[in-house]
Amino acid sequence: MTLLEELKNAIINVEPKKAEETTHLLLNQGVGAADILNQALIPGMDEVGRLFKEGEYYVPEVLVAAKAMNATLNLIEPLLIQGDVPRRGKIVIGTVEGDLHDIGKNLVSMMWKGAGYTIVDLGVDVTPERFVEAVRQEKPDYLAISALLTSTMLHIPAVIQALQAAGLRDDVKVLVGGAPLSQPFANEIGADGYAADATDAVSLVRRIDLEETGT
Ligand code: B1M
Repeated sequence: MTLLEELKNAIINVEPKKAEETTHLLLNQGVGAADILNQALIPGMDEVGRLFKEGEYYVPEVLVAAKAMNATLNLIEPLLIQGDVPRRGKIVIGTVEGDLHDIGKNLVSMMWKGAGYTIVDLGVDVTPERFVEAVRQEKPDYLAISALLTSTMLHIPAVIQALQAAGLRDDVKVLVGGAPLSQPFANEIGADGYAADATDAVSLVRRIDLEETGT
């Protein structure tokens, strides 16, 4: 079994210590962050999701697997944000009210940091009022909202409405993402952009920056 397979299995078998040790070994061998993410962490977490859906795993197992994944992401973060990239705009990000999923949000944040953006992370279960307050205080170029549940994605329009009510809607581009979302949903709620994954999220802000400022 390769080390990448061992890491994937450590996530699936809910072994945080093994996951961290294996990641250290992979990094020492010079394996790239993209391979660690795409060949081990994301497929591992997908399998955990499948086991959960089929009733083989319960919330506690999924929670420990998520802790293992977040700890491992922290180890590879320096690789994702290394290099001499130009400083770019500011992005406020948070997971929408009622939703506690943060792995995807953290990954998207890391990739944006790697592309030169300053990130203000509001965490999970963020109310519309908190999003509005952060936009008022931080004056970001983008507000990114993550949702992982079909129920909580329906709370995103309330954030956009709260921005409108506060007179801040035209000051910030609203971007949305998360597994149950789609481009048609983003269009329907009046968001300025949708990204399917972390790589797409980087392309999205670079495309909007280019359209808006030419840089
Ligand atoms: Co939850 N959960 N969970 N869970 N969980 C899902 C999402 C689920 C699909 C599992 C399943 O049934 N197969 C299901 C949702 C079903 C639905 O609504 N359609 C589900 C459920 C039901 C629940 C609970 C209700 C379970 C319960 O209590 N009975 C509960 C809800 C709690 C709450 O939020 N209020 C719950 C709880 C949890 C844990 C707390 C145990 C844990 C989260 C811990 C944490 O995040 N710290 C958890 C986990 C880990 C999962 C799964 C297994 C993995 C999610 C994940 O991290 N994926 C998930 C099943 C699955 O996805 N296969 C599941 C890896 C991550 C890299 O991908 O998050 O999709 P993802 O992020 C991607 C893209 O979506 C996108 O880019 C990211 C990187 O590529 N993206 C953005 C995300 N945010 C973006 C923002 C952007 C752009 C792109 O801004 C522009």
